[in-house]
Amino acid sequence: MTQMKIPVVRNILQANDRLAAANRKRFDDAGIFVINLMSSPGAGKTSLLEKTIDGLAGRIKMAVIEGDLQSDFDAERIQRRGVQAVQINTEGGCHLDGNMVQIALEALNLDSVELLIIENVGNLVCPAEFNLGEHEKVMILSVTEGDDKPLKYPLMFQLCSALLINKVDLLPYTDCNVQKIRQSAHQLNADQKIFELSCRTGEGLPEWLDWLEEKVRAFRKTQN
Ligand SMILES: Nc1nc2c(ncn2[C@@H]2O[C@H](COP(=O)(O)OP(=O)(O)OP(=O)(O)O)[C@@H](O)[C@H]2O)c(=O)[nH]1
Ligand SMILES: [Mg+2]
Repeated sequence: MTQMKIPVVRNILQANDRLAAANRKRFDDAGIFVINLMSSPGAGKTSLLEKTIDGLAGRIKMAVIEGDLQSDFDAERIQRRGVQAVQINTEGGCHLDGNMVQIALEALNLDSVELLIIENVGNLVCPAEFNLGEHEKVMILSVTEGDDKPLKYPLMFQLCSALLINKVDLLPYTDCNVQKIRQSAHQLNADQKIFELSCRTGEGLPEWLDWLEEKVRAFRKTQN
């Protein structure tokens, strides 16, 4: 029997990496710090963006790229907060890729933007495999999803520099053990920064905003 053509798959990822590298150069040249925000559907990515926009207002100029299979609901939510947003519809695709982001950038005015957050398609698997040109990957896991998720979906946890454990206001109604999430995530990625927060009550948000602001400032210092 002939062997499976694994090199074809590798070529797709290599082609994507070339596009991601071109995006990255563009971000670096423009001095824009970029985050690829990932999670399963409904974990709270857009809610976090709304809170982040409000929290960083007057401190950091932001723009957002939204990725969804269909609809422009999320981009509308962001624009209502007074921040530029462009919506990518993947029409069934389960993740964003470098090419989609390159095209979306044409629709944004990046003048004086310091922070671009790309909300990926809700999915705990595929988005982790495709670089977009971002400086950091960040993920959300909400407590309603269960504390076994790090060990069941390890790649995203391994690749993300920050893990936001969201919806902690719902902890009394779940059997989620946050300590177990912390331990499994640490086992997969000892350097990962972990936040516990609620986009509903605002608990834990100041720590996230401080971390993010520090990241943007540190990046911009390296650019000068
Ligand atoms: N109780 C509670 N609900 C939350 C919290 N954060 C988000 N939600 C709710 O969870 C639902 C999904 O939130 P979104 O922010 O739309 O989630 P998302 O990850 O952007 O979803 P997709 O883009 O569809 O993948 C909404 O009804 C939010 O109001 C939280 O901290 N606590
Ligand atoms: Mg969303």
